Amino acid sequence: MDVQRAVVADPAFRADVLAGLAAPIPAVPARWLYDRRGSELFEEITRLPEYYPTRTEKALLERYSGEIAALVGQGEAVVEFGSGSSAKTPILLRAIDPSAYVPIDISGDFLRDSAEALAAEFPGLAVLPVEADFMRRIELPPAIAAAPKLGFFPGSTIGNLVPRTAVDLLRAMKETLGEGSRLVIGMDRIKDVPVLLRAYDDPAGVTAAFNLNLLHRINAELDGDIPLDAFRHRAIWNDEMSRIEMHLEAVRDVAFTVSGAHFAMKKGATIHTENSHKYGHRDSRLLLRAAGWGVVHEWTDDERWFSIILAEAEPPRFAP
Ligand code: AVI
Repeated sequence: MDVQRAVVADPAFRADVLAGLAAPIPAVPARWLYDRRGSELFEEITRLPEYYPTRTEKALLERYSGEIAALVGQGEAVVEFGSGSSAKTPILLRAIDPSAYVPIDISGDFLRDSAEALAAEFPGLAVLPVEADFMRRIELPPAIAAAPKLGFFPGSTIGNLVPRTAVDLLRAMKETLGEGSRLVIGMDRIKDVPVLLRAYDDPAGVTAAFNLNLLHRINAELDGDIPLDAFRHRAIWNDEMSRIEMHLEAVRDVAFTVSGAHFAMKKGATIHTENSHKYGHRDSRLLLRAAGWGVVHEWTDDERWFSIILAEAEPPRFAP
């Protein structure tokens, strides 16, 4: 038996790939980029000299976590949307001195591993992981019911969502945390296009490998026969939508099957695999306000490449 094909396929993955490849503009949701190999490659991307977001956001947190703490006060329950496996979480926790830390993630294994690592680094801190999809309102642990809450959503992950879905997520976060709570969110900014293109199409080819790994995953998990050499990684700046798009472009006419379904693509046709939205100064405010969050303060680096924003969940009010 072919060992690669023994992997049990996720029915949601199959449904998304079959529907996405058959769509008039072929596209596969970006979340499927992150199997084990994809997650390893993304970690590698964050260490590339061309990929500025991770190091810029970390440097901002190192420089301004004291100011953030002064604005939000101590003893908050910090609720992180994502498992907190990055080096950024300890920087915030050290400054805030929280009463509890609640990481929320859909992937239980990942969540438990990173929760254990953080608990070891902060002995005495109540670490209360919640396995859930944070796109919807979540019931937080009763132990933090009375504590003031500070949401944490670093990494500019919000940029991977189209604005309508980003607003849905920010609204769900507000419902989860409650009125009066605060949110520290990382958002990537609009900048010179060559800088953006280098970050998403690095000369070492790590981002290309990350993107092409999706085809490898489809072949392995969904009984596909996509010839990998028929596709190349493309990163393009879509100015109208203010986003970097990742595509897989057919370099020749190609036909293949996935789970028994037949597909054909002409040379130059693409499969759209990811969006990474970039925001201007006013854009980020508008996005947050659309979901009921008012901006308290924004910190940015000297080049204005990345922003960390502190926002507050506003009560609904009459508007003219
Ligand atoms: C996870 N996310 C914030 C990354 C980004 O920059 O949009 C994903 C990524 N894709 C290619 N490089 C990095």
